[in-house]
Amino acid sequence: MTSTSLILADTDDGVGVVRFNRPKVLNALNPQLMEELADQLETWDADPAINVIVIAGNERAFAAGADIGDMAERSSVEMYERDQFTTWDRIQRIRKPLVAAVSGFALGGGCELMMMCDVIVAAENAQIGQPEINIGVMPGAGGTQRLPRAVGKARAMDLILTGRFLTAAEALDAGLVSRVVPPEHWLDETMTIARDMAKKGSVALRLAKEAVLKAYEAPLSEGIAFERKLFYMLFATEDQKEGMRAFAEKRRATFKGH
Ligand code: CO8
Repeated sequence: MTSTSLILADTDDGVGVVRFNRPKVLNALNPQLMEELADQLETWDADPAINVIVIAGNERAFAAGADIGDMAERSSVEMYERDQFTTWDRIQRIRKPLVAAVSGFALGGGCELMMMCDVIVAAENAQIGQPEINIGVMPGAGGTQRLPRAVGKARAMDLILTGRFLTAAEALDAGLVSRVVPPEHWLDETMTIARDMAKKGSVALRLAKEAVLKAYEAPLSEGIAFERKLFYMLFATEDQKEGMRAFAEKRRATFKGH
């Protein structure tokens, strides 16, 4: 495992795993950590040996939000000039599937980062919310837009205006997370899912992600037309031939990523 100070990065069987490493502040997300995260994700996005990326914290916290100490005394203009959201935009552009492994707190910016991931695995002890209202602000990294899309307006308003946390079970019920796993196995279970996903065709994985994300941006007819083009495009890959032949031959497909 190599340490680049605020994150830990490792690879395992086609999966890149990045873990936040600020345990004393519950993995509060400061600009340096976000920069290191974006750099690492872009490196793996360009690495043909990596098919899927897991983003994790530790048992106690995925991330308890943006670093409040870092922001507390800043002026509006300072916040504007810093333009911290460019790193968030870089993460949004990652094409490979991002899997969030969430144990403990995923709050504020932590919840917003979690929602930028494609598959979200939550431990039973997860506590998820947008508590910015309690510190005199509001979500600023996509929470007011992604949360209502994930859980609907009523629940999003409730969470954002009261600052209350959801349990993992409530988050699953609301459609905010993909799966809930026992707390003692939160990372193992996520890795099993990620390794299995990493064995699929890499082009199909990326195009499927792109098509699903299009559903948030485009009207239905445009999204369907986009999906269709990507579907046709996959017939230009060897992986499509291999996948369909393997099915006919009743064997497991071996995908090459092209
Ligand atoms: N930033 C900085 N430090 C933090 C943060 C944070 N977000 N969260 C926790 N810490 C620190 C605490 O200050 C404490 O440090 P110390 O030991 O030095 O006092 C340590 O982590 C442990 O925390 P607690 O003692 O408070 O632990 P508890 O178990 O009692 O409580 C909680 C855990 C409930 C998670 C509590 O720490 C808490 O409420 N944290 C803040 C949650 C929050 O408000 N998050 C939103 C932050 S704002 C935000 O995310 C905006 C995002 C949009 C912009 C992004 C880019 C600019």
